[in-house]
Amino acid sequence: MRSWSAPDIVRLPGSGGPLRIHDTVTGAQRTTNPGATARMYVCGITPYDAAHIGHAFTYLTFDLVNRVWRDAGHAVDYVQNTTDVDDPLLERAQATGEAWRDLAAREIQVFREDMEALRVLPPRAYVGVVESIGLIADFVAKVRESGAAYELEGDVYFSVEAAEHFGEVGGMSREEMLRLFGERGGDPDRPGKKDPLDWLLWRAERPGEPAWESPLGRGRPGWHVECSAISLNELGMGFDLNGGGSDLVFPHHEMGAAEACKATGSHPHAQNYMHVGMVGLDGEKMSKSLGNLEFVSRLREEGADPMAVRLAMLPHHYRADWDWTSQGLEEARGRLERWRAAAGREAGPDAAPVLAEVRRALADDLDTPAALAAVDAWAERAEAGAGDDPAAPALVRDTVDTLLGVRL
Ligand code: 5CA
Ligand code: ZN
Repeated sequence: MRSWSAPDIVRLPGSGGPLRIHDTVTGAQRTTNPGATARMYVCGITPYDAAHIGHAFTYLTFDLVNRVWRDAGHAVDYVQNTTDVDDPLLERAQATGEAWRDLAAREIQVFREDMEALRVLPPRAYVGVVESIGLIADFVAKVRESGAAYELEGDVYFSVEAAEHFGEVGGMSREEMLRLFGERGGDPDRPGKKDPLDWLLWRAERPGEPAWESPLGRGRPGWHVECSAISLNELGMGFDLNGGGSDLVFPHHEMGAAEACKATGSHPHAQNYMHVGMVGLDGEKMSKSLGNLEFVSRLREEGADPMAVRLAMLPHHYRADWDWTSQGLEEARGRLERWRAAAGREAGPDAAPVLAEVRRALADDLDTPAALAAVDAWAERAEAGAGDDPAAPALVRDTVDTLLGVRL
């Protein structure tokens, strides 16, 4: 489906170094080592509601990866899905009486506008499930041919005992996996499964639910197969980075990797896995049932400068859980004003060290607090009247724009 439009990117003088990240699989820092083109897949929204700040924080994080890789001289082939048919979407549509396709189309459009406002670089391919049913069904058929699937009352399940590398993404105990599977959309208690952790690949048609013809019978895909099938179709096996929020480590990325390995007979699904901390609101995890959500679109409607919204997320390291607060947004407004004033001056202190420090900080597992500190220090000196380099304000503007995505 249609992606969104790209913000202008200014090429900076010189180039940045290789990106080091915390890899979920090894639990250690690793230097990413993409070829000329870095291949990245990030799990997109389920469009039954507008994107909240937690979603935005996840896409901001991978936007920084995208920017750092580009600055290091790589092209980036970025793919994102959107779960435009799944249980939560159908349930919401049922509850409000809206057609599920209309609900999805509307929220996806709001999401595109949010991403454009936040200056998030668009994926090369933005792929919906509905438009991918054929390739997902073919993918499930491949998993079945590998011998890793079985049928239960017309549904198709993945048999966890067939997966050689199962558990490697999250490194969790079976007990923890069972708990999370139950909490996050799984069905550990369904009678008739060979193992409680076996998961649904293809759901046979149920009355009142959408369904499509396929070699597996009429039905619709389970959740995890959409991302393994779409990522393989767009990027191939062994792509450079698979990402999403930390709530996707298990079961989503674990089960997706197992499927991809079985369907292709190769390993690993992705070279690196990166997961983003959960954002809450005023002390509670943002959740639809609690109703404590802050939406990007609502902030925009209220007239918040999207660059202040972006800047309110950047002081938080991507792996930390944190809370969105209105005070954080106020602080970001102040910082944006200070940066704009300093970068609007006719001259300032030499900015080459600022560029070097922002590059160094971001390449070091996206150390955004250190990157902001470097710009803060320059802005403070400029506002105090230090330095007389007429090229400095423009270089700071370009650095902040290209690497942090904040237009001053
Ligand atoms: N459609 C699936 C992925 S295939 C899904 O998880 N959709 S979602 O709308 O629930 O979340 C979209 C993305 O935002 C996912 O990468 C998810 O991990 C991330 N995310 C969800 N909630 C938060 C949160 N509170 N903080 C940070 N990231 C979040
Ligand atoms: Zn996904």
